[in-house]
Formats: sequence, structure tokens, C-alpha cells
Amino acid sequence: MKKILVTGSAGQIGSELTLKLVEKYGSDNVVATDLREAPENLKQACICEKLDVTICPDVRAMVARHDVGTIYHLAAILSAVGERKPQLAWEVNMNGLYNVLEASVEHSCAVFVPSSIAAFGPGTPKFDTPQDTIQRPTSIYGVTKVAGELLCDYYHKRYGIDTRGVRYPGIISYETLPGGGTTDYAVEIFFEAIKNKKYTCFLKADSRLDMMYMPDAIKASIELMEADGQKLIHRNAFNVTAFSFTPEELALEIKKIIPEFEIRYDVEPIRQGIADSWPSKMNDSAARQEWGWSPSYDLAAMTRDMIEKLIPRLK
Ligand code: NAD
Ligand code: AKB
Repeated sequence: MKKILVTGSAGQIGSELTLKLVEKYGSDNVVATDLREAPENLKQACICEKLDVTICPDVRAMVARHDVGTIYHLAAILSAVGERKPQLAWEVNMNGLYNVLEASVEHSCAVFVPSSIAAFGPGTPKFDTPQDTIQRPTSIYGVTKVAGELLCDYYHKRYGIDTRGVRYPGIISYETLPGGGTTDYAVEIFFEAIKNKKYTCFLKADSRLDMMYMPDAIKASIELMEADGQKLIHRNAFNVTAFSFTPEELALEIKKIIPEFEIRYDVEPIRQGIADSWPSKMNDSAARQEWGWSPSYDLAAMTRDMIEKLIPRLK
């Protein structure tokens, strides 16, 4: 088979998605790439290479050298880091994507490109956010996500490239820490609850955001890439969600397992502003209808599993 290339494979999602792809397609068929050194477990599992997606000839050469047929393009700058470094966010998120799409035209690759709840803005309906609605984001990260969705649509229409993507909500996981986003609190809270029994949250108690546990995020990505392309109307990008909660509700769920746990709030204006502009709960019926999307974890199941998996690691 032609190989699968993952960009940003050392990140929160890449580090787990790559291993799932190895499990499914075999270690010789997956090439993990990142700007950073690959973690040891990835080095043991598959082919690992350094790749800066902003360097077009390097992206093209990597795709040619490994005879790549599918790219999971995860390299990106996330929302909070993006607000600190908007020029870098544009360079990586837009020019990196452009380079990946150009290499895909040259080598007829299928491409998975994640968008985000960040592709919406303050003018978007907050609840039951439709698949097709107003998208006027106010963060640079969100701007690059909307532009990325459109660019992927364009490469499909203009060059016939099989581009597909989902709008991930905030992803919760325990393997690799998140890379500088607004939903990072929902991961940090578990580490602090187990280590110190307390957490100071940078979002307000009642900030409701869409979220998903990592196994569902991986399932969504692979199932979408394996879906029958004829049935996809919204290829870039499908709303997908699992549950939505506020920091206060997540803290109450954690307290059911760690009763001593306490949450405090020290609101950080930039990330609060970003969170306020994002949906609270997306409508993901298009993904359910067009390719059978259905999450496996609810808030309680995710919380139990996170705590169970983290306790032995943090001892
Ligand atoms: P992350 O920040 O954890 O990982 C991104 C990876 O990209 C990092 O390992 C980084 O080293 C790498 N990278 C940065 N610049 C690069 C460059 N120039 N060349 C090559 N690699 C580079 O991000 P993530 O959470 O794993 O996100 C993956 C994708 O999913 C991104 O497109 C992100 O926007 C999207 N997404 C993530 C979430 C989430 O909650 N994690 C939610 C919505 C969408
Ligand atoms: C972020 O907070 O930037 C990401 C996202 C929701 O896109 N986790």
C-alpha cells in the first residue's frame, strides 16, 4: 500500500493518532513527521522523520521519497499561542497547509485536515451550532481554520484532491499535553486534581464549550477518511462533538471520584475572550448522517477513564 504520512505527529493528537494508524495499517506503512524530535514510543513504532511543513521543497520531497498516498496534516499553531504569535500562526497554519495541498496534487494524495470550533465566532449561534452557518472568527487561529476549510474545498473542486476534515471541539487526553490552546484547562485540571487536589482555572466557572475524549477524536478522523466519498456532502469540515460542559460542571464530575478536589478561578482575559466567541454545543447531525459518526464517551465515562489512566502515571 501507499504510505500514510502524519505531520505534527509529536503533538497532542498526532502522538496518539499515529500509533492507532500503525496498529491498523502496520509500522512500515506510517511515516511520523514533526518539527520536534519524535517521542521514543513513536520511534519504536514506525518511520520517524523531521519535517518543517513551512518548507515547500521538503514537504514535496518527503511525500515523494516515502511514496505517500494519504496525509493526516496535524501540524499547526493553536489558539492561545496563535494570539501571542499571529504571524507564526499564519505561516504554519496557512503556508504549511498550502505546501501539503500542493504536494498532494503532485502525488494524488488524500488529505485529512482538522478544523476546530475556533472556525466560528461571536456572530455564530452558540447552541445547536449548525453545520452551515456564520463563520466570522475573531482569533488568528480561527481565521486560519476557516481559510483552511475553504482552501481544502477549493483543492477538491479544482484539482480533485480527496480532502476531508472535522471541526474538532476541545480534545481531552492523558498521553501528550495540549499545545497551547483555550480548551487546555480541561486536560490540566485532571493532572492537578490527582497531584495537588486543587486547580486554578483560567476560564470562568460558567464557560460552556464543546469537548471530546481522545479515543473519539481518533475514531472520527480515521472513520471519516475511510468513509464512502460519494456520500460526503460536507467534506471540509464536519461538526463533531461528544459532550459540552463548564469548568464548574467538570469539577463536580471530578469531585465524585476525588471528593477533596477544589477548583478556583483566576480568569485570563485573552483565553476567556476566545472561549466567549466559540460555540457551546455544535450540531453534528451532518457527520452522523453522511458517514455514521457517533461518539463512545460521555462526560462521566471520560472523567472515570482519565483518572484511572492518570493515577498510576502520576505516582
Ligand atoms: P499540538 O500543538 O499538540 O501539536 C501540533 C504539532 O505541530 C506539534 O508537535 C508541533 O511541534 C508541530 N508543528 C508546529 N509547527 C510545525 C511546523 N512548522 N512543521 C511541522 N510541525 C510543526 O496540536 P494538536 O492539539 O495535536 O492539534 C492537531 C490539529 O488538530 C491542529 O490542526 C489543531 O488545530 C487541530 N485541533 C486540535 C484540537 C485540540 O483540542 N487538541 C481541537 C480542535 C482542532
Ligand atoms: C484550542 O483551544 O486552541 C484548541 C481548539 C479547540 O482548537 N484546543
